[in-house]
Amino acid sequence: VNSQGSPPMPFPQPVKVQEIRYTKIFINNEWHASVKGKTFQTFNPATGVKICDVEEADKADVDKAVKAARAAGQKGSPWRRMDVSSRGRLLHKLADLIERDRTLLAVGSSGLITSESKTQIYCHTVKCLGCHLKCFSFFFSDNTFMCFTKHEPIGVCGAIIPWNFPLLMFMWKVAPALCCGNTVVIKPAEQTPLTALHVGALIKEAGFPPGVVNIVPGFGPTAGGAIASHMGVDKVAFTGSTKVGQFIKEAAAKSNLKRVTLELGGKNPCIVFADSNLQLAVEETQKGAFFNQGQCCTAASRVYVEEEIYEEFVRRSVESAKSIVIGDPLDPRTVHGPQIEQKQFDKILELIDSGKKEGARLECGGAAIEDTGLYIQPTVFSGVKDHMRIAKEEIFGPVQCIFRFKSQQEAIERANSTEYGLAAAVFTSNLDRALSVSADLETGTVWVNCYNALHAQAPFGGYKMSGNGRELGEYALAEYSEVKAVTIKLTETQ
Ligand code: TXE
Repeated sequence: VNSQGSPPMPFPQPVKVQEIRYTKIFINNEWHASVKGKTFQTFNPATGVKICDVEEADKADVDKAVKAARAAGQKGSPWRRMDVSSRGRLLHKLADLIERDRTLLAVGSSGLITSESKTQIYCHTVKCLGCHLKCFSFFFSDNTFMCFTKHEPIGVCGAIIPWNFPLLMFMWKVAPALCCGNTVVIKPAEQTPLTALHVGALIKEAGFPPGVVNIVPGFGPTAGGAIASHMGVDKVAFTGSTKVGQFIKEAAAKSNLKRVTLELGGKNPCIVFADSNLQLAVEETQKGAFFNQGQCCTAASRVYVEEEIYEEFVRRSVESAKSIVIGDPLDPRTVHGPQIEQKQFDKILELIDSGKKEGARLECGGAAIEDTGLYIQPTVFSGVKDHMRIAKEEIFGPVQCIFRFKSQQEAIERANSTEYGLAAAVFTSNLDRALSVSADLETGTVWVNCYNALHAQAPFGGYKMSGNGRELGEYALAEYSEVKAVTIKLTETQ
């Protein structure tokens, strides 16, 4: 894999036993103990065994990190004086180092991602670092004025990320921030601090000046809250639950009105028409539902199937779900691993239970796999009705809900009847229909005859309560820069 996007190499075996080298707070390219002397534990979700203790950042550590980031981003600093192509070279160097260490990072990535997804994720992460180098500006002139725009860094960008894709989420925030010349204070999720800290070591090795990226492992209400309400942070980017997204926006408003981008939950509909390639639709919707054990904001959690093909679609989906290989996430044959933690595991089982009680038909799965920690069987419900909790709430687990529809209009209305608006998919062989349904869906992404087809160049984000702003590609650059219009009065007119 390289940052220019050449085809993926087969993913080698992850390194199962490795020494954990980076467990401290990363500020100014140095490793710090927490100011209060606190640590927290991190666990392997596949076994429940503790991996190590990590220094716990709190408000005082965030203050130190913000101070370092402000100093590194000051006018005249090495980072601010560095020209765009030199910044680009550093980003490419970092991409190379991530590629070099991908077998180590695969384990640090919470141990729950399977071999196929790893390959996709590393390609995508590396491309994120490669695709962001584009300058853009506007120029206008008439007889009296000349006007141009200049894109400047916003300043210190805070980032708060979740545990489901620890490396990818890190790069979705950090790559565009650095590309635009900002400095960063990032808090990884408390469940998955080790990936981010390893990348901290790579950032130093790549040659980024001290203070450009600072990493503060810790908990949400403390370290995360300190970033969101910090007067020295100029922007905050958040991925996580809608509820916490609301806190972040409130904290930003009540402090310094820092810029806010939010990537929140989803309840993503797929509409499968009778004229679609049925096998393709079964495979893609199911991959969408079960990818990363359903722990994706884009999880294909509502599948609306036209009534003529409904029974056959359910039959094939159940057959496919039953054939999923469950096992150790570090075994390359494994497709389905454990959920991340007890809290999520309990939430998923509770929602599965509500589906059974509310009268959805449990086709397969529906329970934990006994005596194996946090594993839940791939679960398929048919006969799901829109009022049921499994139809409305983000499950964030391996649960596919299949609904029946009669008309296109009805399917669109039902697909849109949610507070969320992140992603959707349409399966049909009729291009006109695909385009008109895409136009009617209230989501930031629509996939046609595919699912989870994310590209580093294409914008990603949500309508409605799935978030604000867009990540990736050129659209992300706009979220990480201030634009200044410079207007010059012309004294000599032509
Ligand atoms: O999310 P949280 P959790 C959804 C999914 C999941 C549910 C809860 O439905 O079941 O959210 O998961 C930090 N101020 N998603 O509890 O709490 C926290 O430390 C500042 C969807 O893991 O939102 C972590 O770094 N920060 C989602 C990050 O927010 C706070 C991915 C996410 O944690 C904070 C994850 C606070 N008060 C969960 N409280 C997606 N969009 O992909 C927590 N955090």
